[in-house]
This record gives sequence, C-alpha cells and structure tokens, in this order.
Amino acid sequence: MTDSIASHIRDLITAIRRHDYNYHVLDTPTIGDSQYDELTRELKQLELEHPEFLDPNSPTQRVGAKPDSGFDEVTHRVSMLSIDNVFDLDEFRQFGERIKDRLHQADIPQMTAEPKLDGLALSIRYEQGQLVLAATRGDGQTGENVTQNVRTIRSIPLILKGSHFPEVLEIRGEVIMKKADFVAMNRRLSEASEKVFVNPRNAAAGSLRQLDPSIVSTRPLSFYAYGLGEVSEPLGDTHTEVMDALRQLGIPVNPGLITGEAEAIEKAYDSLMAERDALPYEIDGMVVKVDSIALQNALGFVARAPRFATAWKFPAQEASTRLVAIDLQVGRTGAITPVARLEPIFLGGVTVSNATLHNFDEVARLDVRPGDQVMVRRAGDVIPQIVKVIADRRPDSSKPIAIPSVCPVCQSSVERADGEAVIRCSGGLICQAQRLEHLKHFASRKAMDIDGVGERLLEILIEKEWVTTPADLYRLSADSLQGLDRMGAKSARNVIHSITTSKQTTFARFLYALGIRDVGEATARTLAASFGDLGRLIEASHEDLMNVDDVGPIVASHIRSFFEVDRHRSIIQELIDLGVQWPDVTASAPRNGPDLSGQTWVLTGTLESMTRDEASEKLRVLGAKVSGSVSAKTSVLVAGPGAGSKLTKAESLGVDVIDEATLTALFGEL
Ligand code: D41
Repeated sequence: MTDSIASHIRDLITAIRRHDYNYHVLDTPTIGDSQYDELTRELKQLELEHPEFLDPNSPTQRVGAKPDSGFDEVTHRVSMLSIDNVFDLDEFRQFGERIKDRLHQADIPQMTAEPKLDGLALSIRYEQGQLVLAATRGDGQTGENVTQNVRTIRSIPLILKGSHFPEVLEIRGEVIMKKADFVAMNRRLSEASEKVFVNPRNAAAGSLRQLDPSIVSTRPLSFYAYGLGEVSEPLGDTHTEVMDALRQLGIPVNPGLITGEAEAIEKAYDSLMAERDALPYEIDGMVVKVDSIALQNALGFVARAPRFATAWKFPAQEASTRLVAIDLQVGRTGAITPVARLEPIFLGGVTVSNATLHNFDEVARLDVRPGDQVMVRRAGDVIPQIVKVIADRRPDSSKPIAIPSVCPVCQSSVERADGEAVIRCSGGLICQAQRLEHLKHFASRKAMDIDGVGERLLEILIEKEWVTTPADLYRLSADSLQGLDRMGAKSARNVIHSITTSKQTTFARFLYALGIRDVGEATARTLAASFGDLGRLIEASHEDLMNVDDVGPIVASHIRSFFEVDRHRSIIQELIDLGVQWPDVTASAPRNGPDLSGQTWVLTGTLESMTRDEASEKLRVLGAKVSGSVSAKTSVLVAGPGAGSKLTKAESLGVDVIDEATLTALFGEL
C-alpha cells in the first residue's frame, strides 16, 4: 500500500515534469491547463497525507521561505561578461573583419545569431543534476542569491532531465516576461490596486528582486539560456551543440537560434527585425557569436566583453512627443481608464497616437498633464507607454486632470474603494460600455443559461438597439430574430424557446445573473439560501449582509450599492413581470430525495443523462457539498466511464463509489 503510494507520487512528479518540459522547452503542450492543475492538486494532496514521501524537488516545492532581509551576495566562479554592441551593417562587417584578422583566416568563421532578449542576465547552477544556486549578474563578479525566487520559475527545471550530465553545470541566460504575460499581469495588478510596471523588462527585474517567493510565484517569468559559466565537462564543440545539449537536459533555449555564414547572419538580422513585433517577447537586437568554442577561446577578451560576440542592436523604440489630452475610457467591466492622446509619432515602424496610463495613480505618479512633452516607448504589440514627462518643457498654464466623479458614458456615479487605484462606473446594467459583458454574463450557462444567446447575437441585438437591458431579451420574438446574421426560422424559434425556458430558474442563478460585483456563483447560492426571498435581500442592511457566511464588508457594500440604484430595481421588476420566476425556497414543502447535509461528494468521469453541473446542483439541493478532489473527508465518489486517478484514490481511501444509475435513482423525482 505505502509502496504503491510512493510510486504513485513518483509517477505524478515524472508526469508533471514531462508536461513542464513539453510546454516550456519544446513549446508543444500535451495536456490542457485543467488536467495539469488536476495532476498538481492530486500530488499536493498525496504529499499532504504522506509527508514521509515528500521530495524536496517535487514540482509542488517551488515556493520556499523568504529571506530575512535582502539577498546574500554571490561571487561568480566564472565572471559574467558583458557584450559589445554594433549599431549598423558597417559596424557589423567590421566586427566580422576583426575576427577574421585576429584568427589569421581567409574567411569569417561560421557564426550563430539569436534574438537579444530584453530582460536581465541570470546564472543558474546545477550540482549532480540539482538546481542549487541562482544568482543575478550584478557587476559581473558578484551578484545576488535569488535561488528561492528562481525556483518558482516553472520553465527552469529543479532537476536536470536525462541520466548523464556534468557534475557542475552553470548556465547563463536571460530572465524575461513575455509580452502577453506582462499585459495580463499589469491588468491584474491594476485591478488589485497595486503598482503596475512600465515595461516587461522592469516587470521581470522587479519580480526577480521581490523578497517574498510566494509573490514571485504569481509573476509570469520565463527564462532562456544563452551560454555557460563554470562546467565540470564540456557540452559540445560549438555554441549550437551546447545549446542543443542544454535543451536535451530540459533547459529552455531560445528557439530562434540560427547558424550560418556572415551573409546568412546579415539576412537573419533583417528577418528578425521584421518579425520583432510578432515575437512573444521584447528583443532589442540580435546577438551574434562565433560558433566554434575553440575559436571563441582563441579570440579572448577586450575589457569585460568577449571578442567572439556582439549585440547588433535595433533602432530605439523611444521618442518624445506632445500629449494632447487625457481621455477616459470605460472598460467592459466598468473600470475607467485614463488614455493619453498623443501628437502622432513614428516609432519602431508604426505611428503611435495613443498610450495607456493604466489608472489615476499612474497619472499622479508620472504627474502627466495635457500639453506635456512626454517620452513614449513602444515595444512590440505591447500598448505604447509613457515613460516620463520632460519636466523642463512643461507649459506654464498646465493643470493636472481631475479624477472624474461620474461615468463619462452613462453619468452614473464613480466608485473608488479605499486604497484602490481603479475607479469604476457604478452603472452596471445601465452603462452602455458594460452592456455586452453584462448581457453575456446574464445569458451564460451558469446564470440564466440561455442557449444560443452568445456574444455574436448579443452584439447584433445591441447594435440594433433591440436589447439594452436583460429584460429586453424576454421581449424578443422569433419573427424579429429571423434573418439576423443568417438565422433561419428554426434557429430563431430555438433561441426564443431557450429564452422562454430560462424564465423558470432558481433564486441563486437569478442573483448570480444580475452580475453584482464580487457575487459569484457560490456567494449567490449562499445569499439565496440565507435570505430565501428577493424582497428580503433587497431590504437587507449592510449588517444583515455581513452576517452571511463568506460575505465581508466589501461584498456587502457592493450588494447594497447595486440594489440602491433605482434602475437596477426596476429592471428586476421588469424581469419578474415578464415571467422570470423561481421556486419559493422559503416554503417548507417536503423535499424529495434523501438528506445529504454534512456530506461531501465528488464527481468524476463522464455522465450520460446529465451534465456534471446539473448533477452538482441537484446534490447541493439535497444538502451535499460538492468538491473537486477526493480526500479522506469525501463521503461518496460518483464515477462515470473514464474515471481515472480520483477513482483509484477513492478506492485506496475506502470512500464509497457509486455509478450514474445509482445517482439517478437517488435523485428520483428531483
Ligand atoms: O539574449 C540576450 N540578452 C543575450 C545576452 C544573449 N542571447 N547572449 C548573450 N551572450 C553573452 C555572452 C557572449 C557573454 C555569453 C548575452 C550576454 N552575454 C549578456 N547579457 C547581459 C550581459 C551579457
């Protein structure tokens, strides 16, 4: 038994490592995110139940303790060199000529070219295949020990892959944040009212130097190797071979590495420049190296940079222009964002006329005002940023902009929670900017579950002004829908049919559908169970709301402000008048089916007669809690065909297992 648990834990670790490698190194994921999360969850649970089998290099052990104060100094065994620059074709050709002359050769030797990633250099050290140290470059001689933080970077393996590797292997590379990860992270930070980063480079640097590894683990950092430090045995005779060997060991290596004659390298520069915006990360040039390690060594160094390499830089992506105005944009979730309108400027190949300012804290931090001359930075497809104001060119008459008190779209009042950077329109259902998002949510499967009413149809209905509030959906007719977006008579009837059936709902779904801020499915269910009746909920005081499980002061005030808006109450009344209704849960009619209160159920595998959501909902009606993972606390596991690890686990824990037929029988009339 314990043997099989230990080996199951090992299998899970191996599987997760393989998926990490496929995803980060090969760039070809072989499972979906939710399956991956499921494996990790299962592993965590087993490790919790069997701490004696905990492997310090398990993928669950990436986040460790934080340093007491700052990072320790690390002296690099082999110093981390810097790299010389060239800025145009002429200078690049001189670089080639110098190499040829120094080597007394007739031709320029074979070279490699790789994107010059715009991040920060990092050295990671493996001993006996285990990651033991990670250090920043610092001044090239001494850096900072950032091992705890680097362990959280998922693309860096905690142990090397394969069975043969040098006893000591120090790898140099660049830590970066991909453009899409950067944008998503800044959005998250901004919504949580935290400081946003100006660009991916600063975000990577700031994250790596963050003292709390648990915060670092939420920062989407990536790493690509570009060279070696101290090694106990050579990995190859050329840079290309070394990079291939690293890839074999599970280390991410930039896929853009090419090898060729000088002429091919010159062509590669133009292609890379053309590709620049489409790449997933920011680059500021192309690094060219002599491929042969023997020739690299023969060439030696000038000052702190090797003669065998150069960074062929791209033209700058920063320039100054005048900020004409700061406009307000209302996002689909009601967040009001200041946007800088610029005097158009040609930058890195495109004309830039807008730049994001994120939020009003950022406006204050930059102290940016209409009329200012500003430095603008554009990087790939990241929205252009304002880097700074050129202070001595500020017009005398300039005034800071005021934070708006009403929504520029619907004139509803603006909310700003204590200490939050984001300000929001309180208009919700009535704000045109938020209409599509609200209606999509209202019709979604877990809300009113209106089949056939998705983004595309809603866009058309909004555009035609047939639907402005959720109530309008219930006023549509099949005749009017027919012909929209090539909709035939049958599909029009189907849509109307699902709109009509959605009228029969539950109180919890209805509450969730209203889209009150922070009232998700679970909170909606608790509120429905606690108040039972819409009238009582609308009348509930802040204090009444706070008495509900899971409802804190912030959610309580969101609920209060929602129901205080007259338009919201009248839309609710319209919905009810149009026939939206739910069973009265306060009536004490005897419930069909057994009482499952206090029990925890888990569903796995496929169900045929109902969806998992439907089954979960019914189980909840009977009083059970429905959970996603099997543990010793699980009362019953419902296993359909295809059930995998959860079933094995339930069996090993002695949890009752039933099939779908038994479940259906249990539901009976429900
Ligand atoms: O992508 C990069 N930023 C990059 C940096 C790269 N692809 N290769 C590099 N190669 C070197 C040498 C030639 C010294 C091994 C580098 C750097 N150095 C480097 N980055 C920061 C300082 C030096």
